[in-house]
Parts: sequence; structure tokens; C-alpha cells
Amino acid sequence: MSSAEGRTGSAPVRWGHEAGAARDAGRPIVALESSVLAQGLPVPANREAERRMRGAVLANGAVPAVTAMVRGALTVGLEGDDLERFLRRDGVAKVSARDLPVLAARKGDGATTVAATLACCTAAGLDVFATGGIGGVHREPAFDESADLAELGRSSVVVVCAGAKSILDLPATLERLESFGVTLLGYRTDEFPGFFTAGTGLRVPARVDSAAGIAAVLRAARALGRPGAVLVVQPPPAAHALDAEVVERAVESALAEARTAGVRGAALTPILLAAVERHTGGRSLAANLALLEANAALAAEVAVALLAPP
Ligand code: PSU
Ligand code: MN
Repeated sequence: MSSAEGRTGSAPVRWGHEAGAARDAGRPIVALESSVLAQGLPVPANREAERRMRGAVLANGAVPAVTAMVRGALTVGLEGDDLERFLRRDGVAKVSARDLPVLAARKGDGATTVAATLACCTAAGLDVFATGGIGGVHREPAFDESADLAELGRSSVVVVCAGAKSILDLPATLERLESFGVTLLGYRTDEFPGFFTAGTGLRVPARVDSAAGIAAVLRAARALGRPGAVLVVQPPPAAHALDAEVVERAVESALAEARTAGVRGAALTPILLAAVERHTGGRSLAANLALLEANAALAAEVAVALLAPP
């Protein structure tokens, strides 16, 4: 190996058939994360989530590409047997950005969080990414701050989400997004959504009402040399949004359980999400699936708008 090898940031990306063909044809592509499939959602809802997000992207004129680390290869367009393995969760670890080099060296499998998916987008030159909710500042311990935030600060990508998960400290998360220089846009809302809930009482600094408007902000960010993401938040679909008090009670119970069990680190987010699902009688799961689909649809519109002349 020459000493310069790998220092250029030109990580080899392995493209799936569908995503590779879309890239070659210059078609719009929407990146999707795999941690929500392999850790965030239970089986078999994870399969439904993949199907619905893929359908929403295709229906809106773009091509979906699930990102993952597959046997050490940074992959854009997880498909076939590999996708099956991730949906069944056979030995698939949750990987944040910092874990990518270790998995690459060991040829391991890893499901990418928002942070790791952003790293994939940068390596592959993808402009748009849809997810459910970003990670953020945890309520306890407050020093547990998701790497999603720092990575958003240095990835020039449009990320469509439903805010940050209700299990987090949302005011602190908003402040940290500002610290990291992340451009934040409310899509058809003036409020920062609470993932399961439409409102949080927290205001977003700017609002946009069209996909073309989002595309214009990414172009402007790049023209200004801004290094970070354009984070687009939209409320969960109204039919599935949960009542804030119901969610708050469920989160309190989930936090108490995690505290008793002494859960820390990467395991915390999946455990809290599962506990909230139990405490809302599965309604949080229905909301999660619906918002993932809605976010994928909007992301596809943005990917299409980015290819149109400004
Ligand atoms: N949103 C969901 N379900 C999830 C996640 C987000 O609806 O499973 C995942 C994302 O992959 C996100 C990660 O990047 O949780 C954040 O984990 P942590 O708090 O450990 O950084
Ligand atoms: Mn964490």
C-alpha cells in the first residue's frame, strides 16, 4: 500500500444493480438508511418499511438506494440476499460513522445509522437522503449526543426526516443543530416536529413549501461553500400522528426501564423505541412506518427537483 492510499477520500463504493443503473443514467437517487431496518424497527415491520419507502421513492420519480456496509464494502443499493440478511438481522451490527473503518478492515456487515449513511452519501456523491428521525441529544445521560449531529454538520446532503425522536431532549437537539451549522427547514410547518407528534412548540428558523424550494436552498448552501446538511423536517402524516401526552408518558416509562436495565451507548435508541412501541400499544409503530414513507416521497421529489434547471 502506498502511504497516500485512501487519503483522497475516494472510498470504493459498491453499487447495487438498480442504484448503479440509475447513477449511469443520471437519474435521481434517494439514499435510505439500513439501521432503521436492522435495529430501529421490529421484524416483520422492518420489511414493510423497506417496501413502503422504496414504493414511495419510485412513485415520485426517483430510485431508492439503501446504504449499508456489506462484508466490508460501503454499499449503495442493498438488494437481493444481502438485503434479506439485513432484514433477518443475521449478525448485522449497528454502525455509526466512526465504526465504518473497523468494519471495512474486518469485512463485516453493518447497518448504517444516519451518521454512517451521510458518510456513504458523501463517498458516493448522493445529494438526498430520507430517514425517520435523526438522533440527537439524549435526555439522560445528556452527554450521549448522537454522532448524527456532527456528521450533519459536515455532509452536504438534503436529509428529510420527521424531526428528532421524541425519546430525546428536543430543545437541546435544536441548539446543537445550530452549533454544528446545520441548515434547518420546516416543510410546510413552522414547528419542529416531534417524530411521533406533529408539534413540539419549538420553532424552526425557516419554512419552505415546495421541493423546488428545498433544492434551491441546497444549491445556495453549496454556492456559499457551506459544508453541512440541509435538514428538512416534516410532521408525521396527520392520520398517524400521536397525542403529545401519550407519547410523553410512553417515553417516561421507556426511560425508566432503560435506567433500571442500565442501558448505555448504541443500544439505547433501539431499546427506547421498542419500549415506546409497547407503551403506545403499537401505535408508535404505525406512525413510524407512515412517516418513513412520507419522508421517502418528499425526498424523491427533492431529488427530482435537483436535476431540474434552477
Ligand atoms: N429513527 C428511527 N428509527 C431508528 C433510528 C432513527 O425511527 O432506528 C436510528 C437511526 O439510524 C439514527 C440512530 O441514526 O437511530 C441514532 O442512534 P444513536 O442515538 O445511537 O446515534
Ligand atoms: Mn449515543
